[in-house]
Amino acid sequence: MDRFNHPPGRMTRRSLLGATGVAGLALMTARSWAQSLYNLGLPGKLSVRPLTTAFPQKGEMVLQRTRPPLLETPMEVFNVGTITPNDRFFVRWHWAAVPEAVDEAAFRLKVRGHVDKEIELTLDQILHDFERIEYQAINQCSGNSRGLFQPSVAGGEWGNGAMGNALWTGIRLKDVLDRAGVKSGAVDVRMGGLDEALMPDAPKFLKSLAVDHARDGEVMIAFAMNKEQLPLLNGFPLRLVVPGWYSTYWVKMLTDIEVLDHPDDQFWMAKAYQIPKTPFGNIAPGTKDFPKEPINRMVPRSFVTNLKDGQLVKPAAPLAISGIAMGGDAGVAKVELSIDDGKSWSAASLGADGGKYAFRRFAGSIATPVSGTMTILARCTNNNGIAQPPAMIWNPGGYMQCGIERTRITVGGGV
Ligand SMILES: Nc1nc2c(c(=O)[nH]1)N[C@H]1C(S)=C(S)[C@@H](COP(=O)(O)O)O[C@H]1N2
Ligand SMILES: [Mo]
Repeated sequence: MDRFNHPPGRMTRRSLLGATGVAGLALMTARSWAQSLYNLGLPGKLSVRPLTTAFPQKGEMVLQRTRPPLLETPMEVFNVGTITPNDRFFVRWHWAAVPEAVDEAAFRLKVRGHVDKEIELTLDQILHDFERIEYQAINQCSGNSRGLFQPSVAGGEWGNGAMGNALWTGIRLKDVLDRAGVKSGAVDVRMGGLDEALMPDAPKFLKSLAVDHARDGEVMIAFAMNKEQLPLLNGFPLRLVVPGWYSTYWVKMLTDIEVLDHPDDQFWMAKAYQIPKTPFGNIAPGTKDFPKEPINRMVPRSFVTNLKDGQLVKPAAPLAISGIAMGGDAGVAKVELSIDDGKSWSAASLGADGGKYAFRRFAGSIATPVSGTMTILARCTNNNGIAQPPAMIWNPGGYMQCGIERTRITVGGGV
């Protein structure tokens, strides 16, 4: 499987079998999954989920749903570093018909539609015929933190763990489009994967990017994640990486690219994943009629990761606070901490810069009182000058949560 990381060379028969073997593990029939429980801290609702290790190529994950798999990353993982390990990286599929294995030799990436010539690329060609690019980028579900929406909204009730940062390696979508030759008049580029809807009338999962975005030279067809081939559940063998954009566009098991001479008006672009056309997609709960647009660029967020909400800490002592921040579609400019509900802020120090689309660590310290409780706020501002909004946002889809997080601590004796 290392060929996904190796300099160009020949594929070997052995690596084919090796990769397919891993992918072929019983995927959807995982039964004995409930081991211990994890509390996501969702307000006013069932907040506990089983932890599972039953999914192939995955370590301990929070089980949101078995089929199709929805696996959440436990928050502790984000306290370890800025790269999310592949075996702890969250998983989300819309439809249950996800292949349990991919035949690498038979696999083709097709480019068709409004192009000079339709092409079909083998994995070998993808791995060897194009210039490689590599960068860190955060993959975050549009519905990350939906379980924290108040009032609650319909949809998967994620805590904050439907996100992860990886080092992605692949080729430019632009270069692949150029090989087919995009005709003038192209409008959207639509991507499809190997997964299928179960019901014949259910819409296959397809997402589109505007042609200029698709050809910006940054959007990547990735074949490696943290220097290894993609885990099957994260889209083996190829996935789209759209840095700075929500992961609904990051089509997994990418096999079909269709250049359209008209705007993509199918379900997943025109009906699903719509946000209010307001700052941070925020509207007052209950608002019915509002202008909408497809979800797009990410916005800044930050999370204290070294303390749990409700944690007991030492009285009258310095308390270290650290966590991770993301800038969204621009780098992290600063992270600030507040212990007076946002009346005053002090700058945290920032860790190594992994690029504008990556997680960045922050650290600071406060003095705890002699007794009582304290609420710690963290606020990220990105290089476009956009800061997290002061309160949790709301919209009916449960998308784009980015409000300032609050971590309550209790100062206790005997700690
Ligand atoms: N083929 C395919 N790609 C897909 C999806 C899907 O259902 N099918 N879901 C999207 C959504 S909504 C998310 S959040 C991300 C999840 O990526 P991950 O499972 O690698 O974390 O995949 C995206 N790409
Ligand atoms: Mo998502």
